[in-house]
Amino acid sequence: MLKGVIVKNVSNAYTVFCDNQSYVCTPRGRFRQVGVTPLVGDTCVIDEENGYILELLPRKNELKRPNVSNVDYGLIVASLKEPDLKLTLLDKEITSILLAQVKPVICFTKLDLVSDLKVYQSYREYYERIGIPCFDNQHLDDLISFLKGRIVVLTGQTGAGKSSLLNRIDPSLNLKTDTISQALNRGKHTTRHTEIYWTCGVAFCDTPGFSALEITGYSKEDVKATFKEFERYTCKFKNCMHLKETHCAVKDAVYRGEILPSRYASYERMIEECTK
Ligand SMILES: Nc1nc2c(ncn2[C@@H]2O[C@H](COP(=O)(O)OP(=O)(O)O)[C@@H](O)[C@H]2O)c(=O)[nH]1
Ligand SMILES: [Mg+2]
Ligand SMILES: [Zn+2]
Repeated sequence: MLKGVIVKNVSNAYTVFCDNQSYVCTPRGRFRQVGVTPLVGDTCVIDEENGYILELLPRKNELKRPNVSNVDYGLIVASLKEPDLKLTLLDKEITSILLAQVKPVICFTKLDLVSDLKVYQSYREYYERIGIPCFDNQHLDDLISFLKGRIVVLTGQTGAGKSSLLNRIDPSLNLKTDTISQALNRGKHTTRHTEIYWTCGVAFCDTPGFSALEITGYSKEDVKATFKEFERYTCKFKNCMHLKETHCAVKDAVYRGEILPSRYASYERMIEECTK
């Protein structure tokens, strides 16, 4: 028996890294009866002779989309074009990462496809101001020094440039990338599995990405707490949800231009979608 970390998952085959060696295993343990599926990032105990995962150790955190565990940062890869930057999706990714007790970081890509970067700059400054570190794929040294020693999962729309980003950081990874399909202006899902790559002192987890994101199982209060920039405003009602209430300091701040209108719109939408 050995203890290790799951670094790759292709359908039901899990690669487990233990003591500098990898073993391909299938799940066999009791955890299966309680409906727990092993995830990339999980620490586990394996039977290396027979290639079985016997036991999963408790998780520090679990991100649903992409479904990985025990990561320090969720690196949101957001392209300015092809596919176009969608602030509602970006905000949803941020909220979903924060709800999983993971720290969000943004890396913008495809700056070269936009002639005027002023609007982008103003968005980027806003996210930085509310405490989310922002980078771009033209200054990768800054990103790498920030992430050094951490476990990082790349998330973001298919075609945003996640695999390309890793290839730029380390060309020897030689990950498959593809031109985004023009017809749909949506990525083609080139990355089909989840895998951790160690390079430049960072454990990067590449994932297939997604085109839609649902936030389920959290309360309106939980979602509200992920909009930390709203907390500095004092509304008339202590439990103000910043929706239909009168004398709402958050809505006033949106009118004054202190809160990005798209942030507020994302908030309204996510609160509306809350089922719990
Ligand atoms: N012009 C431009 N294209 C990029 C950039 N980053 C990635 N791409 C292209 O975007 C496409 C999708 O990239 P890929 O890494 O497969 O995206 P993923 O689905 O997020 O892994 C590929 O054709 C890349 O060459 C960038 O910064 N600028
Ligand atoms: Mg990819
Ligand atoms: Zn309010």
